[in-house]
Amino acid sequence: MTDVHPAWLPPEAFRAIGSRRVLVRGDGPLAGTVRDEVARACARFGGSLCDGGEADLVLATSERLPAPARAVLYGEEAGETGMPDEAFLVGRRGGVTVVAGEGAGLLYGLFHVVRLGERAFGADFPAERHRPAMRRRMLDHWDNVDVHPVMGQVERGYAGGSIFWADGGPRGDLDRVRAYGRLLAAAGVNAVAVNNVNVHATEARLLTDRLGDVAALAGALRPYGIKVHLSVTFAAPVVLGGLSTADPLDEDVRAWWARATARVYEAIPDFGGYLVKADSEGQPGPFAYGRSHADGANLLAGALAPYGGVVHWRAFVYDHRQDWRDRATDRARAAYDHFAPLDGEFAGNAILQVKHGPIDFQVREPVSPVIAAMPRTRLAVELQVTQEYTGQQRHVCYLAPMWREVLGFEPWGPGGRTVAGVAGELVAVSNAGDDPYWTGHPLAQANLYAFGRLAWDPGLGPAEILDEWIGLTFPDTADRLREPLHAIMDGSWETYERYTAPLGVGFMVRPGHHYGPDVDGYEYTPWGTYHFADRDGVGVDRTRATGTGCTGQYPEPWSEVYESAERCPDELLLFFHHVPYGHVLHSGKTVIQHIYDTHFAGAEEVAELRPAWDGLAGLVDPALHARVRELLDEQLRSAREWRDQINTYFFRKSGVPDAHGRRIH
Ligand code: BDP
Repeated sequence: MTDVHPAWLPPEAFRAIGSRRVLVRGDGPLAGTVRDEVARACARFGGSLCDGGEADLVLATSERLPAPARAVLYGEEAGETGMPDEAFLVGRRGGVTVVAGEGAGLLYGLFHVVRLGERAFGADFPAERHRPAMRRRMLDHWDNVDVHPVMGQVERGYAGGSIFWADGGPRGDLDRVRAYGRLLAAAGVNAVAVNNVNVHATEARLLTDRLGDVAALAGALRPYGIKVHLSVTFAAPVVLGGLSTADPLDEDVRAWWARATARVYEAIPDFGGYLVKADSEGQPGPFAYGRSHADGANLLAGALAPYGGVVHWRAFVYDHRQDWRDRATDRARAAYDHFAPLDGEFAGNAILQVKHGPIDFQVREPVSPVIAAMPRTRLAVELQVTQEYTGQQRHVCYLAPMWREVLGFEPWGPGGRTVAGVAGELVAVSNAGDDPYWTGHPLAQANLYAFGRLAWDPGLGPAEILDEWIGLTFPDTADRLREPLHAIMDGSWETYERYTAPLGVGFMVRPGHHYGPDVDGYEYTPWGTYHFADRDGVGVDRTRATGTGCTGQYPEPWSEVYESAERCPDELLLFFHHVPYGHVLHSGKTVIQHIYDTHFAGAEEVAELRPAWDGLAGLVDPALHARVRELLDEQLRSAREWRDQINTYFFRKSGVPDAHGRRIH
């Protein structure tokens, strides 16, 4: 496999390991991957794979751990059976030892040592135990096998074509798939859905006559501990099987899914399971048969259960053809209204996949109320790594701070359980494609990396993760890049928020492709995403008292906090309230002045990025430097466009001049 595509894990990232004597012991394909990685590094940096004796680094599964290495771990848990398969212990006394129950843990242990670099081989440290917080850490690819006439090959993809599919079939070059699997494994990802949740005709057939294509991908990803999942259409028994119905309670339908699933597991014994978008934005679902979404999910769960597979059933169900004049229909309510009453009805291998906010991956939303409402249902929280609403990988927008906030949110108030504690899984829509830098904007790689790391350990700080990414991606210049890259990226999400839709109101993007400002773009459409700005005020009244009642979907204390325009956090004010432009925020500013100030500030912050980046020429590859430079110019153009359109729009609506007399209209 080649390293032609720059990302984290260039060969230099392995220097510390590759210059040492390393002992690898373990059986099976994943231990084989570890051995290959080490061998490649040693061949490059002069170290050696040894077979006993004095090793600087031992990587072994517990039953193959040599006695002296066992002592390094001070007898702690090493060699115990029952260590979870992805967990590992690492310690150093003279030599470094990594021990894991299975090959997967060994692989994650290897990448842990890679991250530490020379630090791993410094002072002794006692054994530490590492295990993932989330059992499944999954990327969903919205990839089409065929190029879709409107959405292209990758729906909401900003990084070229699909990594998996090209020319209507699987890519011949599976090297790229393997390289992707390697990057994902180093970030901690262990599952990938290889096709779009909007399942079109060709993609539907991946479940049946094109199953071999999926098996090929599974084969390429397996050595990195990544399982393959497939998006399927709920109508499969009709469109593929020729049945007259897809009713989940119909015996023939059940039998069809059982047969189809048996064939899947014949071809891919470690297949992960199905992913379903049903009754949403035109996708078929159980509503057509008067059945519930629990009936629908359980149908597929039943077919998968004998093989240990799971179904990810998305909670993104809402009416996208609503009457925009009807203020009672609120898209933000929909997931809760559909799913909360079904708590307890889902099978044990059905996982409800919930977008992190109630609407749709906006730059700022409250946490979805579904997360606190379904204690008897397995939940996965879904993030959007692909930057559909956060600059489309033309803007620098490091999203880890947002995700960290979501995962650390306490739905039952301070001191209670967190979102990360409630969710067993983290899922995200991937931002990767066949672009040479994988993610279009080279700095957007940090989002892909951060997703995996937060799924492994939601307690990690965004800056700490960025540090890791810088160290792994630019091993030779990291020391000089750290400070300037933190300055560019740490606050980039908040900067993006400042120059786009204000105070949690969302959207205001150009319809269809969703790039750039169009304040009223969706205001008079059936999609359910409105801001209700008029001459007196702006925002969506979602209170129980006078609005759509969303606040009532939250437990205390948030229900009361969100209900009150005085207590509601500033950044969510317009999500929950319609307020006059003169409403005074906690910050002491009026809403209208906040809009003006943040939009000027956001655009000014973006103007500082280009000079900061120019100063890094020579510290990164020239082509990468040039790519980012061009994108920063586009970001500045776009940020100014946002600033001007939002400010002028609200000045014209409100008639309130800027307190600082800046030019707005
Ligand atoms: C929306 C995207 C659309 C996706 C949908 C989803 O605009 O392309 O199909 O989410 O999550 O944000 O299914």
